[in-house]
Amino acid sequence: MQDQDIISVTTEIVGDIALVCVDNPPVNALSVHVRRGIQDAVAEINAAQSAKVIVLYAAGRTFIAGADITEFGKPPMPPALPDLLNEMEQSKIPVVCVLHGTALGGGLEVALASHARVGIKGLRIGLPEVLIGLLPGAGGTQRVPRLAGIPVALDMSLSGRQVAAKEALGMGLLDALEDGEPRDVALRAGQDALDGKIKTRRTDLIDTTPDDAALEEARKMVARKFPNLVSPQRCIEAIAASTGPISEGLKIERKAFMDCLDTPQRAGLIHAFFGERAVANIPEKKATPRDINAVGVIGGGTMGSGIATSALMSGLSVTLVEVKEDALERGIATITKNLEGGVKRGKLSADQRDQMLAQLTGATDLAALSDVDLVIEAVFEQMEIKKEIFTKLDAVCKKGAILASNTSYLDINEIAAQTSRPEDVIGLHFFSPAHIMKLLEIVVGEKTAPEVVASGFALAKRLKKIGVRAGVCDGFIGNRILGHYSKTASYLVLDGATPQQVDDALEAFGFAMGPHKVGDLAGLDIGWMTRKRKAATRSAEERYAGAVADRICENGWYGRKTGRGYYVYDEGDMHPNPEVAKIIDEERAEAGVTPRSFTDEEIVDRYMTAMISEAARVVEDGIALRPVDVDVVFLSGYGFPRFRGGPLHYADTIGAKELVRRIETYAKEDAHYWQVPEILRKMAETGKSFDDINKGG
Ligand code: 3H9
Repeated sequence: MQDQDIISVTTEIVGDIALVCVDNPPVNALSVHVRRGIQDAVAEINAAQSAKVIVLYAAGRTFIAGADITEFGKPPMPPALPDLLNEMEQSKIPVVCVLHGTALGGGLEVALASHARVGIKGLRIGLPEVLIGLLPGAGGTQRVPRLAGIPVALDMSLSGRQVAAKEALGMGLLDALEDGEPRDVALRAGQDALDGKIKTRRTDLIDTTPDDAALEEARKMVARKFPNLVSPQRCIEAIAASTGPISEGLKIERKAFMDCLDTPQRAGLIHAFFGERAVANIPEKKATPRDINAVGVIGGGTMGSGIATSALMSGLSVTLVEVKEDALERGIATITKNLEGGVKRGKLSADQRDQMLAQLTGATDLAALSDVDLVIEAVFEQMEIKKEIFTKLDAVCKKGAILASNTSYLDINEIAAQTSRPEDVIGLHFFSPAHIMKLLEIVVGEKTAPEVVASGFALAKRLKKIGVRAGVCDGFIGNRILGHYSKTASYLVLDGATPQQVDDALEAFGFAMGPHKVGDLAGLDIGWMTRKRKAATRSAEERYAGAVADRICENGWYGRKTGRGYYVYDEGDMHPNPEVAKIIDEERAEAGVTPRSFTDEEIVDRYMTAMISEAARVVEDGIALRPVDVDVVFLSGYGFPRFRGGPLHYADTIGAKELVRRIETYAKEDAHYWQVPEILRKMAETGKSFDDINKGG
């Protein structure tokens, strides 16, 4: 059957009321058959005069969640949503819309073009198009200003936030708020419209109140906050046009929407949207997760406390274990502070915080973990300490308990081998601050049982995080790739760029912070310790990347926490550290390097090519299940610019052939560092993309 022949809209006549129901699971997206179905229903009811009011509602868990995103980039299939909604607005028989669940994007636009809107309690409405590189393209930028004013239109469409039903009622975007099942509410709403209790009117006949000050403020905010994004600017342009005739405003909106549809940003953001869902597709997805209610966290440092906070915030009970009483107290104080932060940010009420704290117990003995369902060990990154802990856990924990390590790079198989139950052992790699960062790498050992993997994914969901499956290797997906490409930033500096130039170029590319600023923020001593630890295993052929950073650390400059690193931090002011320039000169002289200049483009090309090379190897080695898993790791854990879709989506925009050419060119300077991954060479030969691999090719 062709898409357009699917029947997803039905009409039921009850007295003078025509109930038109949209049923297109899972989220009632406005696929071509839904658009046709609504168009036909409204036209037929008008032609036959079979009712005095039409009530449009939806079946299932939500009203319409928007346009069908999977149709973007495909040839257009009529009717286009804007045309359908203009027609519907002209309907002689008034249309009342009944909304439940989430009415988003095109879904909300259907409601705005109706003649009255009734929300069902629990409803949230929003215009999230900007989050996928678009703007409301079916009248949202014209009809929200007419119903609720320009400031509301700017706020909703530039933030993409979901507005609760009560707020929407206050804004004038809903006419009434009811309780009940969608069909029952639809029948009542139809009767209320017939009785005049709900007033019906055409939105296009309302005038927008001009507000130049709000528009100007929004332009400034967008220039400051989203300098790289196209769609927010175009969205303001369309909203500004809402004070003129609606036919003109709709034309401006349509042009802006179509232009945005064509941008790589839209493709990148939609890749990110689907990617975040695709990573849940794992070989173990049919396994039944184990029940997890009580969690033990070992280690009360920043990481352990963050993990404990995250678990408490999801309604789990937590036992925090530290070796000494004072360390335990510090851990509990950090958790309390984290939760307090949630209250300050309006994420939690004081009552909720208290309930969560009541679920927290402290202990200084691992025996306290005898009854928990899951233990997450978050102590120092030393294999010997971890082995000792897992031996004890094996003795103490109940049968069926999941034993997890939060290690960022150590071998999970080696840790698991310490126990008599390696099938229960898994890596759960959180990112700091663990109660805020979205990423959870779920590291699967050779013997990890499928239901333990499934439990890791169920836990990620419960913690409102994105779980990504990773195989065992030094650094798993994210830190392994980071360990490779971060050297490029150092090589660029050794060869002639300044740290600031490297940072500026990568920030202009879209990273929130360049790598030297990130180093200063995280603490340069962390990398220093790692370099010392790995010194013995470094290959003689490897060009040493840490010379400058080592010298900075030898001065006791560890970045922000000491007031100095690559930059000097002085009461809110930040400027390059002049001493670092001297160190760089000395290191270049020592290595016999004649500095040369790099353009910003060269900096970005080298940095991204290094990242893509190692990311490709991670896919080749099966450490990541698919290229999209690498993308999601970088988007949710490493501040990769979302509008670029992730390193391997970005790689597809360059093409494997060009990437191979670049690596071979760079290899003339350093053949050890720049090696073409086999997978990339094959892709260059066959014309295959990473997206083809995502699709199973
Ligand atoms: C738009 O409307 C443009 C218009 O202004 C103009 C047009 C001319 N299309 O998230 P979930 C899939 S732009 C197709 O796991 P939840 C999703 O991939 C659109 N598919 O559920 C998943 O598939 P799978 C503006 C969609 O309960 C399944 O549905 N609207 C769409 O956690 C379940 O999704 C948006 O941007 C879609 N629009 O959250 C809203 N939406 O099961 C985007 C979802 O195969 N959607 N799917 O993995 C959302 O924010 C969330 O999905 C929602 C439900 C809150 C609705």
